[in-house]
Amino acid sequence: MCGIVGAIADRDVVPVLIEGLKRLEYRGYDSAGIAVIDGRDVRRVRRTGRVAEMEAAAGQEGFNARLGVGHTRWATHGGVTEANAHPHISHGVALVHNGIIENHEEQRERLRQLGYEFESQTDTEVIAHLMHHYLKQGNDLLAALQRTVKELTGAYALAVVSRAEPERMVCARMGCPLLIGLGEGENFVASDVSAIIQATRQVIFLEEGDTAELTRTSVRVFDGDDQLVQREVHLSDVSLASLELGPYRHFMQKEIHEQPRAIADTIEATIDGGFLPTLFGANAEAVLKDVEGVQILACGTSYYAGMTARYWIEAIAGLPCSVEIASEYRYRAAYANPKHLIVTISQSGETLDTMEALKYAKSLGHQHTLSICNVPESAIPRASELVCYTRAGAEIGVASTKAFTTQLAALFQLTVVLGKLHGRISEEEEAGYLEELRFLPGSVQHALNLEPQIALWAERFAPKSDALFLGRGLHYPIALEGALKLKEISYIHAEAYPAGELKHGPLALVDADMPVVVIAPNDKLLEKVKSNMQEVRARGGELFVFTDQDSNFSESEGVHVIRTPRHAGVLSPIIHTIPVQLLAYHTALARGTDVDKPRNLAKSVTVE
Ligand code: HGA
Repeated sequence: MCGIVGAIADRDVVPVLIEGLKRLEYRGYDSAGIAVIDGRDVRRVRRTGRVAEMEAAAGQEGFNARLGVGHTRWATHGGVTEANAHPHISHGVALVHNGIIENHEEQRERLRQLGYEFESQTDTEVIAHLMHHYLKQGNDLLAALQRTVKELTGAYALAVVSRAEPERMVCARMGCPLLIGLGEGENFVASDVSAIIQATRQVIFLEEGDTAELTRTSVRVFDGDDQLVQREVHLSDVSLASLELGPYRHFMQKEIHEQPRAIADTIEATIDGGFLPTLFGANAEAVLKDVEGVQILACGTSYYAGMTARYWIEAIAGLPCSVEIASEYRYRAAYANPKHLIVTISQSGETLDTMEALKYAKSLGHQHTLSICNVPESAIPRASELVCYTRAGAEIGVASTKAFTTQLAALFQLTVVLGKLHGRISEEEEAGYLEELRFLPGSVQHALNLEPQIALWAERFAPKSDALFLGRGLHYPIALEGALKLKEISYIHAEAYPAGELKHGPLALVDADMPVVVIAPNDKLLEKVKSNMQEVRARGGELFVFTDQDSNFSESEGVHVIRTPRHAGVLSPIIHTIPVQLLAYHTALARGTDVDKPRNLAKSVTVE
């Protein structure tokens, strides 16, 4: 969501802050700002809109400083205005914040009584005044931060500078990611390694409750009890190329086209060594053998990956599986069966609702947890017993693409491993699944070759205001994902239904103006789907059908057909994801929306 970057160096940090914010912009992008300590002064520039606008303003002001913090905002409290943009300042203390302070109203009242005046509607401003309040009582910057965070409930990643202490920066983390970058005679803080990768690859991931102090030449980290602690230094393997657009127009397009490679990397160990439990951790065999069912918790696109996995896990591994939206699960009195494995799915590994659902599941007595994430060392995998990292590489486009298909690849591997350990799969079946997996990257590549045909369809979708997506069985979650992609980036209202549900309500919406996308591969439900399509045609609805080479569909009046490669068996949902991604992408292009930064959304959802 929001992005934080901070730097203390012997050189001008303004270009570092600006470049970092540009890389973070995908996380949140309604306004941006920097504050720097320039001599004995704190100077700030903030703008609504994009980082580039703020950069131009900073250029005009002639900022040049050795210490500063920057922020890209995705508003939660208070509208998108310059006054609400970060950094917030109280009497020379400037700070940036990710997260939500839940007790901000109470703190605001208390601070008002202490004489503080508020300039913004944000929850963040209370932190700036609290910092000043504790500094005024004689605490230094670090002690003031440690006092301040004890007053806060909610989630935060914070970076703070003060004109009174121009030789250091302090930061804190609770519930939102924050890391420290270690340079030569310079140090950095960032909410995401991409913000500082141009300066250093050596990073320390802060843990929950940590505070830290950075000077140019030293870093000290303290735990939640303010005790000095040593945190491991990691070498980040994020590549600069993965953060650049290269020959593509948008990150989403780039990431769609990266899928053959991303999937190949995610299944590499299985292709080489077979379906081995060690893919999920050293002691995975003992854990997975013992579980009697699976409970999947996730949000958004990851939830649809979980829905697909439910079909696989019940059919192939023969284990009961339920899937629930994390933000629902975490607030209900859920029935816990400790013999069930909790599986959380999150691209960033920081999704707040998923993290909280995981904590809640543990509090209910679940001991066995497994996470599927794309970002190493992120919070959710660190809180899980078993982990499978997808190897999609950095995903920058807000609309998830390669993260989804690699999650599916990981979940399929989990399914077969569970099936093997529970004696539900013969050697012959296992060999068959391996063969299907082997073909997968190539089939995805073939599906990508359909792009020109799909772009033509997109021209017809662009003027529409609504669309329906239908699928059955394993392809119902893909219909959901297709509808989500279309609404996220083209802003066309789209809904998905299991095709059999049509007659129970949504058929009332169908007329000649309503495009209906059908995911109809040649599986055992094909004839049923065809009947559902007749129901649409009979009401004048126009059908856009994605099917595979093996089905005997033909084009006719009001029925358009695009064929993916040969039927991919149980992995067919992964193949059929590609055309719905491309349809959304090209429809958005035709409508001229901001594909990588759709309105109101942000990547890596670290707020409730
Ligand atoms: N609550 C703060 C920060 C929002 C945030 O972290 N978004 O991801 C605000 O609204 O400014």
